[in-house]
Amino acid sequence: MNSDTIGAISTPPGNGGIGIIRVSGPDAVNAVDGIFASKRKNSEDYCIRTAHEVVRMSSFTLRHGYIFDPGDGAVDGSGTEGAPEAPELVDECLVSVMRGPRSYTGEDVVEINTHGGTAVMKRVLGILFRRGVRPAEPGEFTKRAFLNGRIDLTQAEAVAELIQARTEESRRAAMDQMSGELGRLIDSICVRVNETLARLEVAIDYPEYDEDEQIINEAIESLSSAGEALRELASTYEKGRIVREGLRVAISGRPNAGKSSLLNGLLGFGRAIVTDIPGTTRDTLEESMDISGFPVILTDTAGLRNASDPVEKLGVERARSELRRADVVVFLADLSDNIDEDLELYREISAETAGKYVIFALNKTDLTDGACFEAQKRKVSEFFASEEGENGEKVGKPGEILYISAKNDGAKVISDKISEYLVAHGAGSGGSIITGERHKNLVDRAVAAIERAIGSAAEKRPLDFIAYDVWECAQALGEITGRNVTDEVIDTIFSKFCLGK
Ligand SMILES: Nc1nc2c(ncn2[C@@H]2O[C@H](COP(=O)(O)OP(=O)(O)OP(=O)(O)O)[C@@H](O)[C@H]2O)c(=O)[nH]1
Ligand SMILES: [Mg+2]
Repeated sequence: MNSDTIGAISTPPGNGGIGIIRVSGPDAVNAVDGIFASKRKNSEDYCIRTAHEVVRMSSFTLRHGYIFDPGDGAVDGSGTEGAPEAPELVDECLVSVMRGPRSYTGEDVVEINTHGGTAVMKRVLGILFRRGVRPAEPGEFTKRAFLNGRIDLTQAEAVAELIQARTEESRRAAMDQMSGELGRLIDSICVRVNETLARLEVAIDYPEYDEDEQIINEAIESLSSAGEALRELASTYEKGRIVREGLRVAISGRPNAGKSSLLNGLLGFGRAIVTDIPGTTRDTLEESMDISGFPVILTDTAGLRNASDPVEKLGVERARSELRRADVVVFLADLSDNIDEDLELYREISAETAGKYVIFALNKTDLTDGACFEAQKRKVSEFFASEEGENGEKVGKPGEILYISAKNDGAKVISDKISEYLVAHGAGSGGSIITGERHKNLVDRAVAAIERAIGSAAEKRPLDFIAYDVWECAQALGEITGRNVTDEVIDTIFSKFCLGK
C-alpha cells in the first residue's frame, strides 16, 4: 500500500462545464476536508478549518459546497508560501468520497467536481499540493488499482485503450478486455499449465511413485490443449490490430483515375485537391474515418506513372510504399481512358498488392456509353481470365471488381465493400481477442515454450528438461495478467497513460 497521497486533474485540459480533480491515498479525505465547506461564508461559528464535513461523509456519497484556500493561519499549521492570509473562496463544487478498498484505486479516493476552467482547477490542485498531496504521474491511479489487486494488468491496459477508442468496435473490444475476459482466459490456461508443471515436479522429486511414461503422456495431452487455446487466441491479434490501429486502405491507380475524388467522397468533404490535370496529387494524404464502427485510415496517393518531375517522382515512391503498408488496396482505373494502361499498371504493382484484399474499381461509368462500356468490361474480364490461367497466377485476381462513378455514388459502393471486409475480418463478434502487441508477443512466447515442451516429451527427454519449458510458458502467461512482471514493464505500461487516469 502506498503511503503518499496523489492528485491530478482527471478531465482533459481546456475549458469545460465541469472539471474533476481526483485525489487518492491515505490522506485524500483529510486533504480535501481541510479546504471544503458546505457554507459559503466563514463566520465566527462556522469555519472551514473546523467544519470537517468530508471526513464525516459516508463512502459513495456526494456533497455540495465550496472550496477555500484555507490561508496561512490554518489551525493544522499547513499554511505555507503562496497561501492567502485569510480563507479565500475559490469555487463552488461537488465532492464525492469513495473509501478504500472498494474504490477505483483500492485506496481512499475523493473527487472534486469544480467548474471546468483551467484557472479554477489549477488553483484547487495547487492548494492540495501545498497540503501534502503529490502530483500524480500519468496512469498512476490505474497503476495503484493494479498494484492493490483491484484489476489485473490486461484490465489496466484496457483502460488506456478504452480512453483512446475512437469508434464503436474499438470501444467494445476495450470494454470486453476491461471486464476481465482476457485475463480470465489466460488465468484458466495458466492453471492448467501449472498443474502439469506441479505433476512433473512431483515426479522429478519422487521418481519412485509414478511411471515417467504415464506422466509424459498426461503432460503432452494437457499441454496440447493449452497450446491449441493459445494459438487460437494468437490468431485473433489481426482482428485486434484492426480495432486498435485501424484498417489501412490505400487508394491507388494512374493519374486522373479519380482517387482524390473518391477520398473526398468517402470522407464527405473536400480534403484533397481535385483537377483534371494528371498528377494533381503528389504527396500521400492520410485521413481517419469510421466505417461500420471500425477505425479506417484512408490514404490518397499520387497517380502511378513514370514521372520525370523530381517532386512527382518522390510522390510516386511514397505511393508505392503506402501500397506495401496497406491492408486493403482500392485500385482505381479510368473507364473513359485507355484501360489497357490501367491493367498493365495493375500487373506492375502485383508484388506490392500480393496477399492484400484488392478492390479493383473501374471509375467514371457516367462517361462511358453502352458499347464502349461493354468493350472495356470485356477487356477487364479477359485480362483477369488470361492472367489467371496457363502458367499459374501471374497477377492476383482482385477480391472485387466494381464499376463505379466517383461523381455519383461510387464512394458509397466502396465504403460498403470495405464494411463487408471489416465485418468478415475485424473483431466484434465477442470472445476474447488480443489487441496489444505486448500480449501477442507473450502468447507467442508461451506457445513456443509449449511446443518445445511437447517436443521434448515426445522424444522422452528427462522430466526436468520438459518442466523447464512448461515453467517458461507459465511465466509468459503470468506476465500478460501481471502476476509476475517486472517493475520496468509496469512502469512502461503506465507511462503511456494520460494524466489523471
Ligand atoms: N465524370 C466523372 N469525372 C470524374 C469522376 N471521378 C473523377 N472525375 C474527374 O476526373 C478528374 C481527376 O480526378 P481526381 O480525383 O483529381 O483524380 P486523381 O486520381 O486523384 O488524379 P491525380 O491526383 O492526378 O493522380 C477530375 O476532373 C474529376 O472531377 C467520375 O466518376 N466521373
Ligand atoms: Mg489526386
